[in-house]
Amino acid sequence: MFIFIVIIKIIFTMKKIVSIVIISLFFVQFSLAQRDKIITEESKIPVYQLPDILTRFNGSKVKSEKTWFKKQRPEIMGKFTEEVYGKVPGHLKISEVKVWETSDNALQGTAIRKQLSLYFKKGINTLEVNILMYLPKSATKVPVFLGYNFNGNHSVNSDSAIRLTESWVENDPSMGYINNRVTEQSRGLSADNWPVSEIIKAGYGLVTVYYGDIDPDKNDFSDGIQPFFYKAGQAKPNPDEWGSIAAWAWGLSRVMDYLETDKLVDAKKVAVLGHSRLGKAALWAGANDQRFAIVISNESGCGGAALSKRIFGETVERINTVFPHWFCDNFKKYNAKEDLLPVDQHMLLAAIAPRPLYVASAEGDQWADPKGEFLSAKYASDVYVLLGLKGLPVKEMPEVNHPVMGTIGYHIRSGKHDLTEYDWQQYLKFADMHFKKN
Ligand code: GTR
Repeated sequence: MFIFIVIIKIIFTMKKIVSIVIISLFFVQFSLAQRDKIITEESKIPVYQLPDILTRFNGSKVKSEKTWFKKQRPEIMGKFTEEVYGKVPGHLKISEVKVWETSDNALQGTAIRKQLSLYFKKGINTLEVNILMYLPKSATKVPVFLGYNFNGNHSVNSDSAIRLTESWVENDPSMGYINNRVTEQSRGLSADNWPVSEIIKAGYGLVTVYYGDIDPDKNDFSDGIQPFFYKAGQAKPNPDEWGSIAAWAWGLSRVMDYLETDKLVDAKKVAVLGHSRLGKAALWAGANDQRFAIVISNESGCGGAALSKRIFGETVERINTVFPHWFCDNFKKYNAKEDLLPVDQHMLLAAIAPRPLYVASAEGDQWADPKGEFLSAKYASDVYVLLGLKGLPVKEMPEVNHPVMGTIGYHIRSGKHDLTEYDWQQYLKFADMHFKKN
């Protein structure tokens, strides 16, 4: 009889355990499914509240230019550094510059081509950053666009003189990327993204670098620039230290260090530009480094120009899961908890003020949340207005292919996620507006 009671008790407890397990599994599945749902309709966006850009974290109001620059801006930048992108753990100067070649007979004799490497050295570590420049033949220093490329400098133009990148690339046999190295097959492959002749004709230079030279785009912190700063026994950045985006942004500033020494370039007129993940890097570089005179975000989306708290398209959780190395580890605290973020991306855009800023979206790129990118630029405008500038000249989102340009510019073009000639035409116009006004 006793044994019988024990058996019944065991079955009962087992059932309880099994049901608890089943119920919890159900809830885990349910919440994962909920969080995985990507919102692509405006009506599905939950109610959200954005931090007011002109209210300080202590609740007081920002009413003067002085309070913005001395208090609010540094506090905002502090939050982005600690919670989103991560801090750069030290300083490193260029150790050596090696100019490979300068030709004044490039692009059918219309341009100067210059190729050089920057070397960074610390302890046993060395990093080589290869720069490709095309400059108009001009008697004076020229304004330039500086932007990372995705596929190596040689992909930007079919010019056979461009050195092939020797850095790590993701394998892709369709592009001829084998054993993580490029081949001739990818020469000129991204030429559509880089209308060099048009840029030169408009009087600007193009300065470009393969982003993988700074930090290969993979979840591995044993390569790239991060290990230069590790303490003994450290294998990855601390939770408040830089992910890849902050590393790429750091690299843009180091290229700027070089440009300040190049007699062919007007370093006071450098427009930093980036597409997508590289747009996120361009924004973070532009916010940190006031030497960039214009900042351009091409479809930078989540963690770039788009508001995170709208949770439209790509979310914080999704980006931190698919690209765990892009942001600092602290950012993961906000996975599916965007409401807890002390900042949102309109505050990053505002940190660029008073310098001209351009935000571009594409209709076919809902993943990057065009409306969220527009609203971000619109709310950032409050700071430009505080500083006596025009900011964004419209309150409502403009029609597709109808760019608007004040101190902040914005367009949404037809087509997909890409950096196109149309985008460049607007950036050239915007640069003319701000660089050639005197
Ligand atoms: C996507 C990512 C975006 C954007 C894009 C890109 O997969 O979700 O945030 O950065 O890649 O860089 O092309």
